[in-house]
Amino acid sequence: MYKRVLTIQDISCFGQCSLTVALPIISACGIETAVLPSAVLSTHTGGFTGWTFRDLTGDMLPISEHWREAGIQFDAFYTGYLGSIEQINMVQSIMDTNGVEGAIRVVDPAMADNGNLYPGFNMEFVSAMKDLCAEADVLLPNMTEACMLTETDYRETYDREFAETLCRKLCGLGAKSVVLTGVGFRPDYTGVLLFDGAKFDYYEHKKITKGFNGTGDCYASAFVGALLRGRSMADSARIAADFVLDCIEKTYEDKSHWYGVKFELALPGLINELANG
Ligand code: PXL
Repeated sequence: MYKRVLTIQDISCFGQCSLTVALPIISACGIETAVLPSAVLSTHTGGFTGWTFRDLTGDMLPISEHWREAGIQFDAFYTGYLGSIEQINMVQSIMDTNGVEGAIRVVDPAMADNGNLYPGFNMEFVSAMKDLCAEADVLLPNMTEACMLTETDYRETYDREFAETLCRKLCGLGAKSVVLTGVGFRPDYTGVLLFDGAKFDYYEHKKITKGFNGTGDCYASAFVGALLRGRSMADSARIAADFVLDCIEKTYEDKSHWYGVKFELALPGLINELANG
């Protein structure tokens, strides 16, 4: 069946993150992708200074209301970077009113990385984000976000029990399943830890360098694309991890390309992977 997803996050006009990666990646997966931009920024906030920020909070409900009147409904929602607590609340109501019965909710609490909140966010925002996470069918945090959402001190090194406890606590917030990204238990390796509320699954792969902006968005987008193409959670988690690794491999030697990954070069591989199965 031809699936339709709505992704809600900002447009960072330059920088290869949020909507400028979600739209092409999910579309390449063969999924109809509608967008609800939460804000327009000249660049993302990771490494640039002086970016512009146009808040689109006031447009979000009228847009969703128009869709409702026009009978437009979504099979799935994928939320990413949101600019304010007010927007978090709006997204909750949009997911309640604009989806088909049982529409899948994928929530990436895009707000922090490497132990720190992104510029402009505070603990009040984190607290509001917990409410959105509670409604997720699939919650896609990185280690930093998982720690913040569960009020756990962030650590660079940890064991499997630490990561599993984070997943259990995230499901305790209400999320049905968790795909925890950037989970590494030994040097030079990282991976994804899955928890469906009952059992764990871990997919490990090599780690090239750390800290490319937008890789979380590439991951979530490929995951959503694969999931809506009917792949299992575990398969989608693996496909998305392999895709992001390929994106980084195709980027990291080019020192001038520090702001994001050249995901475009990895799209043929992703399309191919989805075609074979
Ligand atoms: O990739 C996450 C993201 C999305 N949107 C904006 C960002 C970031 C990360 O820095 O700054 C505006």
